[in-house]
Amino acid sequence: MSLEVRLCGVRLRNPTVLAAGVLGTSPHILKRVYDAGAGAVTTKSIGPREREGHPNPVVVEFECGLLNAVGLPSPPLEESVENLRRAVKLVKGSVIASIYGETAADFRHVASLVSEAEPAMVELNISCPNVEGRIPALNPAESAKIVGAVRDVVKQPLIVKLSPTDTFTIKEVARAVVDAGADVIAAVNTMPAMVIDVDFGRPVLSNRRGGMSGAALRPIAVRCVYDIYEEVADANVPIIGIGGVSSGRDALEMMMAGASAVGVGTAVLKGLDVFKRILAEMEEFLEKRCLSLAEVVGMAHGR
Ligand code: RRO
Repeated sequence: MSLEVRLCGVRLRNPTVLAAGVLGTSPHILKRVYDAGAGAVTTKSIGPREREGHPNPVVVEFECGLLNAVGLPSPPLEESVENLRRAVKLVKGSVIASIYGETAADFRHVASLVSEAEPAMVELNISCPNVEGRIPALNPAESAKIVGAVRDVVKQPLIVKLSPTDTFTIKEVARAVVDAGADVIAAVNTMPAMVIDVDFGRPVLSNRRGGMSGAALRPIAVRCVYDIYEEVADANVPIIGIGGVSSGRDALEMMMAGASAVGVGTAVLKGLDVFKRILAEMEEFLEKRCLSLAEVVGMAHGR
């Protein structure tokens, strides 16, 4: 059975996508993840200037997920772009370049260099919870400004990654970025959260706050994808659903909410076999019910 999907003309051999930030730090690791079965792989977000990231501890596990505050570590931009070029050559499938910046001008600068390295798509990370200032994705006007700033320098389909945190509703942010030129929406980034070590009476992460991912994020992400689908399905904007997916049923749930492809992040840290397992489970489910993948997308919206 074919599990191939197309996102704005870009062919993915299957709908699973390595989510940004997880193992996306080197060309060889991206290749390993693709060879393990992912339909596409996303880089760790590429920033405008060298940045150390936060001191340890940057990750903490809890009962139903993970919190991270890695803090957007970045090599110098030229080095990141060179790594991206090498990844595009090495990986025999789609590489998505994730980028971030502090200002719209930063985003434009990074986007123009990254686009020249010929990734299959470019993803704007406007939703990292571990930034010093405000998260742009929490505001439709700020989000649209960034999309508008990069639109004419990005040749590839443009993905915009949104936040699960609602200040405005996620529908308003989705509408704003689509009107500003986004081709695809990725939903969602991690959820701002905190874990406190009760023995020490202090937050575990050096940054105190972090982004929550894993199983606890899944129902939130499913709701976000469902809402975004209601808002943008008519405009034919595909959604990459991301948040706590670790099985075929999780992936199908995300697609039934309206996702055309499904990001896998935290689950990858338990082993790269997750992609093949998800795909086998999806295939078994679809075959049993004589359904195609396309029929599943948005299914939960039926009455
Ligand atoms: O580097 C990070 O701390 C980070 C980023 Br850029 C992001 O987009 N999401 C996240 O949970 N962590």
